Amino acid sequence: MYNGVTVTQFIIEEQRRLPGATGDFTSLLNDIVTACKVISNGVNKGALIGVLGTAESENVQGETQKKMDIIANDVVIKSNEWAGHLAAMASEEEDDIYPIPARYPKGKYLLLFDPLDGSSNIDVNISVGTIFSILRCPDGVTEPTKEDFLQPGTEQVCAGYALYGPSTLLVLTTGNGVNGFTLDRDIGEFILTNPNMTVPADTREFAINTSNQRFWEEPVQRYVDECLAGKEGARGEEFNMRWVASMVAEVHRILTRGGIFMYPKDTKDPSKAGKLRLMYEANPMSMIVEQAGGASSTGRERIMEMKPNDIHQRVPVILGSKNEVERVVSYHKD
Ligand code: AHM
Ligand code: MG
Repeated sequence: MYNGVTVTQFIIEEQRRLPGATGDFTSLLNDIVTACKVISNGVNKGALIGVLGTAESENVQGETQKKMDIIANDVVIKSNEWAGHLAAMASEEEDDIYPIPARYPKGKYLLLFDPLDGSSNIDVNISVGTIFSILRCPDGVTEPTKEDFLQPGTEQVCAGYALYGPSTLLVLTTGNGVNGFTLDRDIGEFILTNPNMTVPADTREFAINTSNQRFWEEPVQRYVDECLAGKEGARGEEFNMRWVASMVAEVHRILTRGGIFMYPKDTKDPSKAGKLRLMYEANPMSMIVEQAGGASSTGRERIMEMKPNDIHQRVPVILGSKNEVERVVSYHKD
């Protein structure tokens, strides 16, 4: 019989090393973990409980919502609003920030999340995930506004994702490396299965939606052309390609065996700087990838150093194995 380290034990032991830790953060993470278990259960049961398919609504980004987008959003909010650890939340599925209702105590953290990333995949039974980022509420602020959320990614206290795939996984960083946990459904606990995850510096695997190729900028065109040219091209090596259309699954693959993921700037819709959202997709994934020894950039700047201007701001994303990301960045400089 195994007796593994649960995510709660892991977090408590990690927090004990920090002077002045009150246990607040551990409790907050526990509530997030509970939300991920509930979402995992819904995603897993799927058609049996009628949660697949499209809802009759759009989110603030003008995207049609899936039923499970709305359910997952409610689950994260309900699991996290009551305990007194948060001052407010922001979600991909909420137009504005979500203040903690007056009937509950308020806390010192801000939670940002994408409740169900890659949800276009839900109806075809391909992996989806939840992404989250935790910031500190600025000192003295008890009624946070949007502006209080607009902190660069370097200020994140914690970033993580849950991946609802063949197994349900939770991957976390609090700025001290990256650790992965697998949900054991029989006992209802996430157990440490992937300690100290690292992204190999080199890779021969890239991920990009090539249907957008004609809209990309020159540096990305050049990088992908060189990958596709294989042994006969400038790189002198064969490359492999993947595109799941679920960022959580792509980042998890990169944490497992290396690779580069790109959703770059394109000219498809000039009003958008990219597809992915800075505050609850790009920043948390960048923190995880950097903490695992990888790199993350827009092509022109480090994502985590960007000064955000909106909670739903979009950014170009190029992340993964360090040497490949640096190569794409160098092509932007050329
Ligand atoms: P979502 O948050 O609406 O699900 O969109 C984000 C997802 C990412 O997980 C994925 O990398 C990307 O959108 C896929 O986009 P596309 O369908 O253009 O390939
Ligand atoms: Mg998303």
